[in-house]
Amino acid sequence: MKNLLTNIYQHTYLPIYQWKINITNQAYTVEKDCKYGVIKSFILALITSAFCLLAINPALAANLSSDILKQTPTEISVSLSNAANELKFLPNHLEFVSGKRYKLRLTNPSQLKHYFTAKDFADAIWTQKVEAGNVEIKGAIRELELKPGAEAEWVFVPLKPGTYRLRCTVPGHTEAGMTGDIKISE
Ligand SMILES: [Cu+2]
Repeated sequence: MKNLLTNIYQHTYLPIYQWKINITNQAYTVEKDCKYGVIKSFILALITSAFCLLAINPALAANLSSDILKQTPTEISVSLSNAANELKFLPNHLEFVSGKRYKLRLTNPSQLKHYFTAKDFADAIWTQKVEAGNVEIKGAIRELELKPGAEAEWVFVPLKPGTYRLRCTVPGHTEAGMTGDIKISE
């Protein structure tokens, strides 16, 4: 009985425990690397949080004609807070048209980190890539963390019409009004 419990512990609990340690170490690495540059830390945070990085729906991707990907993207800029550290997205209402190609430029001119979190919206678009610094990330992205001074460009094609919620998930920021909505029309 004791051996059985030991086995269960070693084969079940230990790996979970180690996994937690790994995640913690990874988070620590991210924090540590922040000192070396805003862009680098942004990328690491992105990779850390993007668990479904390669979860592109192949059917959706296949349905996008190469013509769409040749379209010059419409550029839209959103600022996460401002130099006065106001807890808001500027603008806080975004509109896209389904089937068109967009480049969403995100900047954080504040002294605090912020998240661009719009999970239902992220599920309603096809992400071509996210670019920050010299790194290009392909695949499904659901949430972006921008450190102070960071910039990122999200290139995507909206697919599913609807109105989606945008918020910053830093504790207290949503409650303080750092929210918005994103509309995809047909
Ligand atoms: Cu925020």
